[in-house]
Amino acid sequence: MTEFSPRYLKDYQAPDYKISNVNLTIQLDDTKTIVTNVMDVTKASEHQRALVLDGEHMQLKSVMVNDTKLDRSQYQLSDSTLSIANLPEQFILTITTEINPVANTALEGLYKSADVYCTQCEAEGFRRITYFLDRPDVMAIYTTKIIADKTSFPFLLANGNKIEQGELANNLHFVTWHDPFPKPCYLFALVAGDFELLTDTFTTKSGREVNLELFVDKGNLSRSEHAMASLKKSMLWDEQQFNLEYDLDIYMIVAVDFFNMGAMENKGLNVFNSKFVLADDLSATDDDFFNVEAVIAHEYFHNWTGNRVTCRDWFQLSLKEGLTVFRDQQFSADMHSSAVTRIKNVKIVRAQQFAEDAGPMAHPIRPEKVMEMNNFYTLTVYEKGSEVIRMMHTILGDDAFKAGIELYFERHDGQAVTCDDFVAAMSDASNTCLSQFKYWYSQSGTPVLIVSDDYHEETNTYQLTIEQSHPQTHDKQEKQNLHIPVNFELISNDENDNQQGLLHCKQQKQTWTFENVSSKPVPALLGNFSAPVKLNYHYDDQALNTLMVNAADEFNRWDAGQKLFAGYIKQLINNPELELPLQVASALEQVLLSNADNAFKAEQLVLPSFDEMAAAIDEVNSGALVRAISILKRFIAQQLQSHFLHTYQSLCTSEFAKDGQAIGNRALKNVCLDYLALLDSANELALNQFKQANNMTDQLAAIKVAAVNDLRCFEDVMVEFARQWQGNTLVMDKWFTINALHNNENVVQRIIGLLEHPEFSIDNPNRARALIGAFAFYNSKYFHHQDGSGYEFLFAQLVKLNTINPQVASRLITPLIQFKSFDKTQQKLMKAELEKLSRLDNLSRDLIEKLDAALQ
Ligand code: B3K
Ligand code: ZN
Repeated sequence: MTEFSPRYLKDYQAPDYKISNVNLTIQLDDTKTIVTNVMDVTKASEHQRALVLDGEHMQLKSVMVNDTKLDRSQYQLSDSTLSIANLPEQFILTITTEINPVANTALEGLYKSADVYCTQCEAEGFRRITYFLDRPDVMAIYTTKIIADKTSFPFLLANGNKIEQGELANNLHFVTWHDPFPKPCYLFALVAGDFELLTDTFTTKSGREVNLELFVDKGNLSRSEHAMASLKKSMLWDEQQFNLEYDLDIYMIVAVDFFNMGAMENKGLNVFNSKFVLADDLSATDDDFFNVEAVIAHEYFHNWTGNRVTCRDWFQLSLKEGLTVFRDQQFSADMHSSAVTRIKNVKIVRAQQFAEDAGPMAHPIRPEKVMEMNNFYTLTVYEKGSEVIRMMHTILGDDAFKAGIELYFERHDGQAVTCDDFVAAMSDASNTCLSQFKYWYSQSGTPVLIVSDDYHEETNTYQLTIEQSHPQTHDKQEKQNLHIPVNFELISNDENDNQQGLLHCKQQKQTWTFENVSSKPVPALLGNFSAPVKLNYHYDDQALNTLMVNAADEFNRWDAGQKLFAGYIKQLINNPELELPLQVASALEQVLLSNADNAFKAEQLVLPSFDEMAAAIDEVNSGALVRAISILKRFIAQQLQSHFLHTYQSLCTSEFAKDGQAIGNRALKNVCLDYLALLDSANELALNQFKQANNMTDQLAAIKVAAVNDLRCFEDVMVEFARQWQGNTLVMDKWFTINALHNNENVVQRIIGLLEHPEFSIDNPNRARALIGAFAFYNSKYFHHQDGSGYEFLFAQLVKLNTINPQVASRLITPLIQFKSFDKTQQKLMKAELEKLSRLDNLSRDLIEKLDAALQ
């Protein structure tokens, strides 16, 4: 393998030079874009060190210091740096580079997405546009002049406000933008293209009018309204909740089809994956609508948490990401059912973040060692990062937490800071010691709480003992005891005896004694998932039933059901013949008959997923796990058939609506369908629903059950679906995904065939993820098939993606590197593919880092 060396948090040093102003002129061209970068540079202190600028994948045309052009002997050039020595205290540095946007399939830096030029600079893409100190603690004021052909690129956009525009010879035109807020270069953006434009305005609470502009491909205007409405909701929410107002006169969002992740919060000019902008009633599911709103909110919230206050270095990524995810989760919870929103968050943490912690890439939310920064936009930094912010919110309470946020902005507006600075503001504003809590930032791994209890009838006291255990992680880190907030409820026979509150677990083992408890209560712990930990306490079925019905916290009611199912799935893994007790089904019968809202009922009825289970057990035999889940599901389906059918039918309405109740109704209806699809009438039900559907949620649910149950109608509905939606990129992504989920032994052949489909292109990350990713992540049965064909297929795709788009390759390798969760036979097969990959000689840094960790 090629040698790349990691960087360490402990080696951080402030920059030697400051760049205060950046004046860019960018003349766009498909293969020869010319970038002239004029910078005001000063030494940060008195020293004689050279200026070492980052730069990759471009041609250096010229370097000028003040008015003198440097000759080749006056600077040094390597693959990734430009060094200039003997510089004065203060000078103007002019650098001209040439870049090739069309050749840029990595989609980092300046590239072309179909007919649109766009940029992606976070984390280290700006160094592919010009030579620069590409690090977030170098903040400058940017002026950007873009020049391009007027006919093909009528819209030329960059950060800040438009200050000049005009015509040039040869059908060219230019626009100049100025962003008055100093920013790190990762927030720089440029877009050029021809769009349809949706405009609106928002008046901030201090009375300033902000122009809102949403740019989409021609023909997509009618699908951009939900995104605009979401933006306005986000702006209002941030004012109401955190007193944070937008600061520029214009806020632009551009949707592009080729994008490595969800979206990017560039100052004043967000660039979005079109998947998180475009939505209409016919082509988008309820989940799509939810996600568009959440991602729009997330990027908007970054304007304060990320842009106004940014990260000192990339090890601090969770400073902005954990906090912003927490903010978008709170926003979504306020816009929708808060319990259901919370359940969705928790499932991701338990299924995917816990798996990351158990795998070779385990890292703290503030990593200490990084080879390729793009590898650290992880579930740990984002989702666990958000859980850490949430725990502070739980420990401090809403008022003190908000006071902490206020103090954080008062102290650090306009600065590039660390996670320590954030915690210090929280601690100072609330007068709370968070020194033990801070280990959450430096410690990897998922803690386990081992709980035992004792009831003393003679004294009416109840004792609860919680022990922290910290399983070893791949990084071999030494563990500390953490400050873990544990919400608890004690559910007694007599409702009046119920108690609830918050326990602060700080010691290795701690006991709490509760008085006046007249009978042995059932403890419900970690209400609302108050900490990202695993819980180890033996509940019997009766206790779980009690919690499902009587816990005050909705999350606890849901979680008790999940525990009940997980218990049986575990038993079924070892004993598929196990006779399941009727009360498993009757617990769900109660759910169906309860008067909870339908969205919540739907969550209660869904069994733990393959990933959630896999993260909770050691050395999984995937075949046995898939079978166990399906036995339990079939049992429930059979026992409750008439209830499911009745509920299903009662929810089949012809009217389409999009309010919370209608969404909940569809969710519950489709969960019923999912169970009914295991029984006799499956084919007819699915086919019928497919034909009748007047919205994407129902249509997709129908073809999905046809795929995952390999129903007779499967091929027909797939043909019909493709006929109906060809040309609609986002819906065709769904079609590719459904193909990948087919529960059929020929699925790998099917997918290989689809790689040649005229609408498939591995260069498009959404497409690659829709087909290849969906198979590897979600078709657990065939991806993990014991003949190894699933692993081999992924290997072959990773070989291609490694050169085309290393970031996408690095995402899709995830299910392979987590081989330690599986039994020895599977581990061997998975490792063999990883070893083959590691022998490639052109491996990207992204894959090398993961392969090194996995094969270590
Ligand atoms: N900050 C970007 C992610 C950039 C990822 C770079 N590989 C989107 C977000 O979290 O809002
Ligand atoms: Zn973010």
